[in-house]
Amino acid sequence: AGEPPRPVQVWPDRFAARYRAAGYWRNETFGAWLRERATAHPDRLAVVGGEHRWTYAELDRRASALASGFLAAGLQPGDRVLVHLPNIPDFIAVVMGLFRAGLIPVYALPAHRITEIEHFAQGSGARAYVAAASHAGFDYTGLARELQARQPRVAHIWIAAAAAAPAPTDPFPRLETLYAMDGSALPASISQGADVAFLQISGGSTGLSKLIPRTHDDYIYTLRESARICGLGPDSVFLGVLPIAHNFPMSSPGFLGALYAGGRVVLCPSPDPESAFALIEREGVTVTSLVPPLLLQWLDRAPVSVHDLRSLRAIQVGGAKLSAEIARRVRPTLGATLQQVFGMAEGLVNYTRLDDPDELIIHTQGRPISPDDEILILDDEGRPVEPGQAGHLLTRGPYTIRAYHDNPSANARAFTEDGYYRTGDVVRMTPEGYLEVQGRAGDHINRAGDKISAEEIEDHLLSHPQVFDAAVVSVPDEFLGERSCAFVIPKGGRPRPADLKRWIRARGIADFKVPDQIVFVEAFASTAALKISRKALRAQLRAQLLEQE
Ligand code: J2J
Repeated sequence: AGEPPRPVQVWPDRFAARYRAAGYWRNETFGAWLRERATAHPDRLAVVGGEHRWTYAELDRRASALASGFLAAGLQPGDRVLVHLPNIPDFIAVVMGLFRAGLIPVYALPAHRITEIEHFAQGSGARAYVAAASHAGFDYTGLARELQARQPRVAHIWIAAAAAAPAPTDPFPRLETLYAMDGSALPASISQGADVAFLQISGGSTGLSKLIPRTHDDYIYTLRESARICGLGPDSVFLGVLPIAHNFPMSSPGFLGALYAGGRVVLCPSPDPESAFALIEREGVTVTSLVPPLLLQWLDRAPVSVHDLRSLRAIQVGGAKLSAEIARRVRPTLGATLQQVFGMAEGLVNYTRLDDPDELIIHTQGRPISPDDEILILDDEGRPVEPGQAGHLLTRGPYTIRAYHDNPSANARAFTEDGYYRTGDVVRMTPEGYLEVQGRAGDHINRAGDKISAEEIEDHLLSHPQVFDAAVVSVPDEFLGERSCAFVIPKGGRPRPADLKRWIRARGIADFKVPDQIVFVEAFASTAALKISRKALRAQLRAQLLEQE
C-alpha cells in the first residue's frame, strides 16, 4: 500500500501571491510565535487549568520538551498524531509541542469513540495517539488498546494521566514523563508558513467526517484578525468551556487567538455553568465562546448565581443559529457584548463587530473576516440570487481550503472548478453586507452545534438485523436547536427503541450521534415513487413529523 500521502493545501499561484502581497500570509509559524511571546513576556501567565498555572516561558519549555520526546520516540516531521484530549493544559502543551517538532496534530473531539478515531487514524495515516486516561467517565486507555489492535500503524501512544495513578496493567507510557526531556536545543520552528500545520475535522454533511488541512499561513491569519475583531490583547482572559479541539473555541478567536494576542487561557473541563462561573470570578475572565444551548443555560443561571461575572466583556456565540429573542438577553443579563460567529472548520468565519448597532448584532451572523473572502449566494440552478434573497453559500479566500485531505470524491462534490467551497448553508445577505443563516441544504443535523451526518447514522442503523431501512432527519428542538429523529422500517419483528440506541452506541460512535427519537413505520410513503432520492425522502418524513406535532 505504501506510505499514506502527506497532507498539503495549495492555492493557485496568483491567489497565493495576492494573499502574501496583501500581508495576510506572513510566513509566520506556530512554533516561532510561541517562542517570540515567551521571549517578550516570559513570566506572564499563559495557561491556567486544574492545578496548573503556566507562564509563557513554562508553556514554551513544555512544548519543546514534548517535541523532543516525540521525536526521540521515532516520530518524524510531517507524521500525523491523533490528539484526543479534553480541556486540560496538556492539550495546549501537546499541540504546541507537535507544532514545534513539525508533527501534524489531528484533532478529535472528546465525544468521539473508536469508530470515529479509527476513521481519522486511517484517513490521516496517523502514527501516534495522545489521550487522557479518562474523562467524563470514559476510559480512553481502553480505546487506545482497541485502536492499536485495529490500526497497528499507530505505533506510539501516550496517555495523560493527570492526577490519576496509572493502572498497573496500563501498557502505555505517560505523557507526563516527556515533560522531563530537555528540548532546549530544538529550533523554535522547522516549518514554513505554507506547510500544513494540522488536520481539523469537518462537520461531515455527507457520510463520514473529512480531514481539513490548514496551513500555518492561513490559520495564523485568522488568529491575528480574530483577536483584533474580538478586541483581544495582553489583558484578555479567555475561558475555554466548549471542547477546545473544536475549531470555534480553538480559533474564533478561541484559545489560540488569546495566546496569539499575548493573553491568558483558562480551561474549564466541565460544561456545567457553575464551574464556569466560579472560574470567571476567580480568574477575571473577560471573554468566552458558547453554542446557543449553553448560552441559554448561562442566561438562566447567571441571575441566581453567587458568582460575580462582571469581568466578562464579550461572548462569542456560534456553531448553530442563535435566535434573536435569546440574543437580545445577552447584554442585560450577562453584562457582556454579544458577538455572533458563523464559521466553519473549512475556513470562512463571519463575526458581528463589537461596535455594530444592536440591530446587526441581534439579527445577523456577521460579516467575513477578510476583504478577500469571496462570497457567492446562488439559486438551485447556480445563478446569483437577487440582492437580499436567500441562496446557497459558496466561498473562497485566504483561509478557506481548496481541498480535503486525500479525498477526491468529496472534493469533486464540495468544490467548484474555480475553487469555491460549497458550504451547504443557505444564507441571505443584508444591505450592510452581513449574512443571515437561513438553514442548511444538506442532510445533516446541527444538534447544539454538534454536526451529525444523516447518512452516517442511517448506515449504523442498517447494520442492525431488525432494521430493513432507515432515514434520519432533523427536527426543530426548543433547547438543542435541532434534534435527530430516525424513521425505521423494521424487519422480522420490531426492536425496542432503547435496544436500537444501545446498538448504535455499541458501534463505538459519539453519544451526540445517537438518535434522540425513533419512529417505526411500515414503509416509506414514497417507496412507490421508486427512484426518490434520500434527500427528498428525508424532507418528506420531516414534513410529516412536523405536521403531527
Ligand atoms: C448558524 N449556523 C452556524 C451560526 C456555524 C466559528 C464558529 C462556528 C464554527 C463551526 C467554526 C453558525 N449560525 N452562527 O468552525 O470557527 C453551522 C453552519 C456551518 C457549520 C460549520 C468557527 N456557525 N454554523 O460550527 O465546522 O452550518 O464549525 O457550515 O463545526 O456550522 O460547522 P463546524
